Parts: sequence; C-alpha cells; structure tokens
Amino acid sequence: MLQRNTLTGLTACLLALAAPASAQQDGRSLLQQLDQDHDKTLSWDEVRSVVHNGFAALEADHDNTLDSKEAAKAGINQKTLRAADPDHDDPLDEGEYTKLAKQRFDAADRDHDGTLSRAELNSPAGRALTRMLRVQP
Ligand SMILES: [Ca+2]
Ligand SMILES: [Ca+2]
Ligand SMILES: [Ca+2]
Repeated sequence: MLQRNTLTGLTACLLALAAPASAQQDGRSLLQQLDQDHDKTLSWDEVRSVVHNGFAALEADHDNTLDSKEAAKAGINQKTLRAADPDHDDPLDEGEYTKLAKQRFDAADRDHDGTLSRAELNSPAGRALTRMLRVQP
C-alpha cells in the first residue's frame, strides 16, 4: 500500500513537471493545458500560475534575473527588455517578467472581457505571451 501511494505520488509529480513542458505547439494545446475551469478561455489567474515556470525555465544561471541572453529564449528582444525594465539595471526580475506577461495578456484581450479566447491567443500579442509561457530550458 505504501509503495502504491509512493508510486501515485511520483506519477502526480511527474505529471506536474510535464505540464508546462508539454504545453507547446499552438495556442490550442496551451489553452487546453492551462484552462483549469474549462470555460475555453484563459483568465489572468490561469496564465499567472505558469508564468513562474516560464521564468524558472529561462533562468539558466540561477541569479533570479533574466539577462538579455536568457530573455531571448522567450522571444524577448533588447527593446522589449529595456522597456520592461524601468530601472534600467538590465536584468529582468520575476516581478518585471510577470508584469510583461500581464501587459501582453491585456494587449491580447481585444474585447476586454478579462479572458483570452483561442482567437485572442492566436493574435500577435497572444503569441508573444504564449512564447513566454512555453519556454523550454
Ligand atoms: Ca479558463
Ligand atoms: Ca539569470
Ligand atoms: Ca477576451
């Protein structure tokens, strides 16, 4: 029994680890992956819950900030990085990264209903957001 519980725990753990990494390809699979309440749209809360994973996956040297090389893996170019880093200390911390994700979320939410539909996720701003969420280490 103990062994079985351990195994179940391990499986759950593996599934949890696999979730962000398998959220790839198109906006549709990401939508299905992150849509916790199954209303076929993504709320900011649903998106925010994986922003941390995206940040952690990018953060190769574990100094808790993203330098331009790390940020580039999420499609964040120098210009965006500078704009998202108002104190111009160059690296982006997780708060600034989260703020950038929120800006992209708001930009993608064209009808301003606070959620992203599949079409909104597939817009340029939506794609910029999903690039930040499905980054691979
Ligand atoms: Ca939802
Ligand atoms: Ca870093
Ligand atoms: Ca919307």
